[in-house]
Amino acid sequence: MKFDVIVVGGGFAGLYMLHRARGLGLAARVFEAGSGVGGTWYWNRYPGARCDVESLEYSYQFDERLQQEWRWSERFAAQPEILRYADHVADRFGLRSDIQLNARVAAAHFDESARCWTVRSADGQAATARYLVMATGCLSVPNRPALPGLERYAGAVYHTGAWPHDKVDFRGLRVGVIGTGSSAVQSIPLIAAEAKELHVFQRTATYSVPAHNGPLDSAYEARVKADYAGFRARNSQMPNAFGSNLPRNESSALAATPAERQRAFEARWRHGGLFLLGAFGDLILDAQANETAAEFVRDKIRATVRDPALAERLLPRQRIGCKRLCLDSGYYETFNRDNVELVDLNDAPLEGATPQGLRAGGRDYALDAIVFATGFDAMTGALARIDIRGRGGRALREAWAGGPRSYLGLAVAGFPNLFTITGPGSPSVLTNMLVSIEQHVNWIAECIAQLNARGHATIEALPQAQDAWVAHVNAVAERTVYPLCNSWYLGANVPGKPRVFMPLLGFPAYAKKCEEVATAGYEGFALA
Ligand code: N01
Repeated sequence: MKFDVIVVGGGFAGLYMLHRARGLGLAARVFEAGSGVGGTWYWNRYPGARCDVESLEYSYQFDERLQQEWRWSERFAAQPEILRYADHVADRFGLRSDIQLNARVAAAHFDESARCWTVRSADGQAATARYLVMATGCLSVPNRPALPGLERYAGAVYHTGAWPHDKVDFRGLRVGVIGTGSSAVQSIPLIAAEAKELHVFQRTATYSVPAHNGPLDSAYEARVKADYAGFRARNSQMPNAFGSNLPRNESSALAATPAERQRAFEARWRHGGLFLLGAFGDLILDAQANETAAEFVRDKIRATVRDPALAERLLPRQRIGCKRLCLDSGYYETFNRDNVELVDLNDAPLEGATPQGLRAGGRDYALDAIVFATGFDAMTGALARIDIRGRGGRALREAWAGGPRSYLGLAVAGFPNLFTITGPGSPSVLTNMLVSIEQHVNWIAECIAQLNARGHATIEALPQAQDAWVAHVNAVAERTVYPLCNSWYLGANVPGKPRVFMPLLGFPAYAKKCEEVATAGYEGFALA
């Protein structure tokens, strides 16, 4: 099978890439490991899974009729609705005929003489294409820590990022959840409401802000839809590419009085959503300013959790926001329930599994089910699992052994005609992903169109441009609190992974840079 473009992954990035490639008259094929489209929303079916960016923003903007006609039911859409939306897009644009499902790509090798990529799936099928676009997602490889003895555990084992398609019934069961990141924060209240007992195994206490989710306000929807393009344009000027309704206040938290700070934090807490850290301009830049927001949330936890000793163990101590802020519906309140127990792994380290459950701090916890809410091998995991080989047969895994190196998060030196959608080194996970996906897909589509128009067969990032870009991404991060805690942004959640801050802060400047690079005839790239 021969194509112009092969796209790996049928999530939001892969779907739109296919649509754009077809629009250019290119023969394109998507290979998707799952048995349906939707990517992250196909796999993450755990109870409570929903988006933390508002529905009217977390949606495609490339087609005016689509964005006008689609109706979201809630302010923050839940996973089943987002998956229905992905399916709707696949049908509406007739994409399915070029999507091969149940096709996990195992290898992709660049042939220097033919100047094309050969892609092989795990079941041995092969296809070639001039361009290879990796739409493999930033959070698509579950991270399941090795727990000694797990193979002998007799109960059910789940990972939030690879949840069964049929509803899991926790009624009457004793359940253990490992982890307290976003997936845990969303699922814990629902599991607690159903299970007989819930034991939450916490290694790092988390900051969470109420979502205040509810039905989508139809008057607000009408206002947005009356000028959707204007709304999208304003959002694209926000640092995280969303939230223009409540932009960041650029003044300093340290210059404000305690009463002013309290008012500002309280207003954003009441608004709901990921806006708290926009209360002041220096919250992610200055440790002292950051502490004012951190203490505000700690006070909320103290006020919510009735048992002061339990509240104390739920207080996060790291900088707020340097691990991704969580959004919840009743997370801290759940710990007031009689059937919920917090196991602080700092006092009682997790020793492993037994045939009956988990053992921590010398105590055995009898469990009918264990839920790993332990996150993902983020940003590089999916790429590293494919045997990608560029010039001279060099493996991407090897090129990235010390951490990902890329130009603009879009291309890698030594790997011609390979594009990574929302790759490391681009704003990606620090933004509304749908906006970043569309920006990347548009850039890649335009780039391929230009190469074809000018008769070029290959494009390849120059090593010096890549080095300068990696240094830039790091320098931007170093000015913030982001590198100060053990987050998945740094790869710190996966044992042995190099500690490198992978996403780039600041969407508007990044998008402008990408445009300038293209306008300047793909500056920093070699065209041949
Ligand atoms: O994963 P996480 P997630 N022993 O990595 C703990 C997006 N998302 O799936 O902090 C014990 O954040 C780990 O502890 P620690 C969103 O971008 C979005 O929850 O490493 N515990 C942590 O508590 C999010 O950030 C949405 O000390 C272990 C937890 O497991 C990203 O996905 C919803 C452990 C993992 O938290 C990932 O979120 C869900 C071990 N060996 C996800 N290893 C929304 O849109 C890990 N942990 C709302």
